[in-house]
Amino acid sequence: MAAQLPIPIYTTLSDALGDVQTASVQASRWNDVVQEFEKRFGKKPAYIARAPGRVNLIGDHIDYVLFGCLPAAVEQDILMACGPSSATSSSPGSVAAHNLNPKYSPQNFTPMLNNAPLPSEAEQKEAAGAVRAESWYLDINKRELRWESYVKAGYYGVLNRFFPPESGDRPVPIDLLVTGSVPSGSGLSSSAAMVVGSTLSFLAVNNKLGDLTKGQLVEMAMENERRVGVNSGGMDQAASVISTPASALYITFFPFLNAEPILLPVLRTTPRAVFVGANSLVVSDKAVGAKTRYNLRVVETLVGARILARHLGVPLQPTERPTLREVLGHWLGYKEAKGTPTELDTDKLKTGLQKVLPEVEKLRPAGRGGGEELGLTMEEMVKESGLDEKTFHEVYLSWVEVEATHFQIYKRAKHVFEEALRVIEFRAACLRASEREGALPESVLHELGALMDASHHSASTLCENSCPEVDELVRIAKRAGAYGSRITGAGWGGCTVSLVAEDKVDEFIQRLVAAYPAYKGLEGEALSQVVFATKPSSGACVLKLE
Ligand code: NG1
Ligand code: MG
Repeated sequence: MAAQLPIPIYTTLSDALGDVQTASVQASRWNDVVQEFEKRFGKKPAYIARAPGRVNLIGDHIDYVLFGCLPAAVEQDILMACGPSSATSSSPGSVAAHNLNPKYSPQNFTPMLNNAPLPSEAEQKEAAGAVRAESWYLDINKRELRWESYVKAGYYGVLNRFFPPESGDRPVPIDLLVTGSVPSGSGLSSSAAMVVGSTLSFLAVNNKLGDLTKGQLVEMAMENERRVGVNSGGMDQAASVISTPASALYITFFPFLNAEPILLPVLRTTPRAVFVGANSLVVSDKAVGAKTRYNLRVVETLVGARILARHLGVPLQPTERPTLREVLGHWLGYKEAKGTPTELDTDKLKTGLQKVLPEVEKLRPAGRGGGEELGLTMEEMVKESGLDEKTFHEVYLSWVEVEATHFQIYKRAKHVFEEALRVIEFRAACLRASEREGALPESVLHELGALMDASHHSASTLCENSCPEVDELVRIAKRAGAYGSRITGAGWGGCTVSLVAEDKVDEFIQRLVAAYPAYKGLEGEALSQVVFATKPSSGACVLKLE
């Protein structure tokens, strides 16, 4: 069980680099960050934490609904060099966080125990939206995306889990230097890499790595990342932590977190193929747009689950807030409960999804001129839920900020179930290929590609998390010969992922450059930053320096 393994702690750079293909480039980054750390803080770092970004091959906007998805870690990663601070006057747990990228200015911050004097009203206003419930407090600005917020988010969980105030145990002051090769706001999940990297750094320097399993780190990192203001699922953190080389990871979240490495057949086909990431260069600012985009999807799918439950005759308490995945399980009479280790057979889930899809048609907004395009107004949605207005607000809106005039219950639910089905089919195609001997036919690539294309179509029309530029990039990729191409990650910009024959990658990239306006004139290093073949690589680790 991949999730039950301990976090790898290496003592040599070559072990930490492992299989990484571009080892020479990678090795120089590790050395640079050590040297620069020494320059800035006057001593060698004690550890380097590495956390990779990820590309999701298929299955977006379904992890928070608790359906499985299929990402793979990429080589691009975040490195955090860290060590106990040598500054003499540092208070417990204070942090000096620097970033090699001069765009991100150095930040100093100190966590406060909640019985310490509260910040002034002005300071609280400044830190609008800060989390302030547990023993330790750090002001995380949710209104504005700031690089150090991810460092703080990783720290939060470590503080509140490992430093209970009554223990008298206090965190050590820390120096930290970050360098990253995962482009931010691009769908490769630099955010999860940052949070995993910082969670690991604070654990390591405080000697709390112990025998933490990968699954436990994923759970901490998920919780930590939510503090930045996005109610995300756990795909990114799981991919960043648990991935293994040459495989994608089939990650399921219900009834418990499970991760199964799925060997990708693309290097055994004739022709061989690779997954190529292409950044649309439309940056999606998730923290700012969350209430009309990501968090709105979370709420729409949750309300959809309640409305569907009513149609299916699944009884729910007024205060329950199950996901579509849970309602499906209940309807089909699966014996599964959170925390009970009953793994649901994927074939059974597939049949269940096929069975529920016609039922989803009952969610179509009825009898209005605009048809399903219009969605439901708040009033209509409350009515459909069967709850009174007050309860509805408490259960579905009190914990999250969303903003919409119409809620797309039908489209979102249809996207979720169909996308969940496509993930299962993609996984099955990979497993079938693994069972065959010898070279595999090109039809395997066509099969995977068709699922990716259908996934993108659904993102564009049902989940509505694409944008004109990304749609254009996907069309260009198809014309340039991709077997399949789709938006990856949260969307509203960011990256696409395309399946391309290995010997045609250069030609493919040149065709994107020629046709995608934002790539005009790009070449060399600048071009390889935005379009790159991805190599499924290994998950997070810690390098312990002498
Ligand atoms: P991105 O924004 O690509 O890192 C987000 C969520 C995922 C998942 C995808 C959509 C975060 C940290 N991650 O990924 O959990 O829901 O969108 O599939 O918000
Ligand atoms: Mg992210």
